[in-house]
Amino acid sequence: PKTIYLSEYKVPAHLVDTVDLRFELFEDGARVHSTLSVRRNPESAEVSAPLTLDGDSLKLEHVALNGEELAASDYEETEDQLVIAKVPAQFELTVVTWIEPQNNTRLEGLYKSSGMFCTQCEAESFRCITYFPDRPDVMARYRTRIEADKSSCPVLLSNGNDVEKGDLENGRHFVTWEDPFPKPSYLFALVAGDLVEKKDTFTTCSGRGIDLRIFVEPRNAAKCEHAMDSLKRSMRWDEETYGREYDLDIFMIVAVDDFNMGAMENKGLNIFNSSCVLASQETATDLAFQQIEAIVAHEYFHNWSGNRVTCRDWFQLSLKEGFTVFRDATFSADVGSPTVKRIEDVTLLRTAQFAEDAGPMAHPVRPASYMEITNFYTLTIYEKGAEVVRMIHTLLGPDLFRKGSDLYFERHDGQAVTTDDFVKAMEDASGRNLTQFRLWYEQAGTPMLTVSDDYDAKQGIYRLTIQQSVPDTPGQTGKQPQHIPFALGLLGASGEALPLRLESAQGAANAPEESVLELTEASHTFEFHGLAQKPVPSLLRHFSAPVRVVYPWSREQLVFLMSHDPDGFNRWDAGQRLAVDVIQSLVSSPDVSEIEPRLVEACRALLGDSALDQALVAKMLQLPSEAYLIELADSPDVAAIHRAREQVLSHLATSLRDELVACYHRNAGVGTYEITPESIARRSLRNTALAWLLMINDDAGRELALQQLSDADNMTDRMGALRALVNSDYADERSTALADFYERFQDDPQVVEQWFSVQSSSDRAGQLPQIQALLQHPAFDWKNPNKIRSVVGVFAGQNLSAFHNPDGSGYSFLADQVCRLDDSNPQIAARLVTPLTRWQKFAPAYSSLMRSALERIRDKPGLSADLYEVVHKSLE
Ligand code: HT7
Ligand code: ZN
Repeated sequence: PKTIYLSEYKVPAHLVDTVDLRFELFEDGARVHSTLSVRRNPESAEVSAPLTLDGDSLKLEHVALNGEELAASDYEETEDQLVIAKVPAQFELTVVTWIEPQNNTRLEGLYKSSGMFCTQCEAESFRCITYFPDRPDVMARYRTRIEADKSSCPVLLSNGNDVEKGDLENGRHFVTWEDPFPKPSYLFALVAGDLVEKKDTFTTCSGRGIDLRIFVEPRNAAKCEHAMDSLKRSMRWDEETYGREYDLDIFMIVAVDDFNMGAMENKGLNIFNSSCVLASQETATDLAFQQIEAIVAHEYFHNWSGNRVTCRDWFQLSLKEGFTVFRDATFSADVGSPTVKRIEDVTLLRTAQFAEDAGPMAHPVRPASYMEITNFYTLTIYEKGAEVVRMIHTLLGPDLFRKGSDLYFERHDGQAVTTDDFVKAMEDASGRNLTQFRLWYEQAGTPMLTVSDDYDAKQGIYRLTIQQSVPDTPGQTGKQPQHIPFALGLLGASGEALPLRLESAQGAANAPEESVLELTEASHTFEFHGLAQKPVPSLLRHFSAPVRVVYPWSREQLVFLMSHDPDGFNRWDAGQRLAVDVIQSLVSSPDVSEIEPRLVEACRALLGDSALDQALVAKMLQLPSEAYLIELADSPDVAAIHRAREQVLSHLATSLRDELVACYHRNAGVGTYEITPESIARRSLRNTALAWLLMINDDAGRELALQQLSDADNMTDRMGALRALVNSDYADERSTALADFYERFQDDPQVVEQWFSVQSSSDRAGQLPQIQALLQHPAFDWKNPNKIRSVVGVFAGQNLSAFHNPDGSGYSFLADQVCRLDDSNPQIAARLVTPLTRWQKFAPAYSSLMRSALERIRDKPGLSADLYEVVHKSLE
């Protein structure tokens, strides 16, 4: 495979103004007639460039220029291009291709899922449908006519508004759609199938009525309400928060079972993975409800951040993804609990994105090169990209940030632009200089902040020194200091917030209790005056920058911050740091007899604290995950980490047994099921208490779990009880519960996915022979990415002690599945291999086996470009 470089970007030699498509859909394939109005790009230096169109797996049937059929000698058809050497300055090109959606297992371009035709064109799969300059800076207006059998495909959808429909011969019919907004080809979409629709309407801020539709298979008709409510909330929020109004007359969502990612923001016709849109109280957990709301919002927000203003090239992917994740995170914070949302986002970032940024595939938020763009839909592009936008928000403040986003949308509406254009709009609107800040887009790696302090009692001065360094990453060394917003507070001995009198603003009457320090140098020292005692620092509040902080916290300070920090995020973080410290010391000295009593007491206090936000309490009672502990360690010994974490957990559960039972009963379900932050917190607390009780094989806990399983009126409680049993040593109860659960929900694919996951993630129920058995289960399907993720992905990503079995069997298993999948769905294969690519991090006993598994994949005949890039980069 070829490497593509940002530095080689050239404007397109030809532009396309309109695209006229006609799809003839049949059981054994589809014929695509495409007519493009093409003109030379006046901005291109290549005045006599041939017309070059991208194509992949197409059978070319016909090419005509201005109505004249071209002879084979007039064009060249290569494996991935159609090149017409001589073309006039402006012309109409017609191309007819034949494709086979029914045999498309890669799920890129036009394919079939449960009998329905659907598309996925981002990033570069429009070329699997027809020949086209398949790059986002070619924006055109599309008109799409779909023809299909009326009984198997009564519903025919594409982007825009429907303008014509009618019947054809042989029981066929057609619908024509017209999208008035110029768009890149990756936003094209088509759906044809036997679907039912949930209807609603939305009146925009300017009084326009918009039809809202969610199309699903008939069996899912009752699972659309939550997504529809989420959509309406998102539409209102984007008007109120960003001044963005919806622009077409109709907004459609379609649910499909086979989908490589979560969802896709095609103009006016979002296509969703069923698991990211369908929900009912009985079948979806609270977490799923929250994720659906966030994903519906995310895709909707793309209508402005991505569709109206799109990316110039794929190096700019974070322009739309980072900004849109920031927008959806703010939305979720506004409609739910802001602290909990921040905790969840930071957990993902610190556990998985930091690991990516320290691994062989580390890349900047704006990468400089890639081989296969689908490998770059990463946590760095999405999550770190969102953190970068968040830091701009922190530096500018909400009003100037809004001014900046208004300017960005106004200046670039209808254009394909760069991350630099985004930053420029923020600079122009605010008057701030973000030159150094741009390094966040260019330099990979997680900056490390080393903080030290001292207190001068005589002068009442507290000095804080912060040193930053950005680690080397593949292809990047000797990095420059970055511009980092560092939010800080200082606490006095009884937990009071102290005024921050920086030397420069000494004597200020109303000194703030929180400040955002701006770090720009390798080392800064800040002096805070007028302090009668040594304060406890509350560092990097709200996680104001995606960095690692090293500071010699004492356990006493952490316990203090856990109960006094006014910043909820830092309270939680102090608890995590304390638990990490306790677990890490057990890893290094396993025979330590006493487990930190202050951790036990802090958890006891939390279990009894009904005044504190219960959602925060629920989060604070979750121990750091094994994945996070592994991420923090050098040469982690996975088995030792697993053992130490379990030891702490069972010590906590044993010491707090009565409090857990009380907490369980206090939070027992009352009244009707609601998706509110309060009731979600209650269910979460109750299920945490249950999990802890079963962890120590407590018989009362066992009874509670069995009772909860039989009484549950919602999936959160049912799954909470099932998970607790599956992770316990009650083997009989576990197998009965699993069998009953399957029996009840076997016809619902989304629930069966959860059933697979609960087993694959469990160190009790998910040892390798059981995982192998799940792959043989009749409900498992190698063509369905969700099923593959819920067994293979969950095993390798969440069942870490089994995956890292010292005999190497977990690695070998993953290598087998990745090789098998590479032939049918290389995109998913390349994602699944990720855990093996981190081999260099692990202790030698693990890393050599991981490397061998990777080498075996590397040597597979016919390795895809997707897998080639990931495997070769990680073995370099
Ligand atoms: N923008 C969408 C990305 C996406 C995608 C990319 C590659 C291959 C398949 C895909 N399905 C969806 C999703 C989003 O971020 O909103
Ligand atoms: Zn997105």
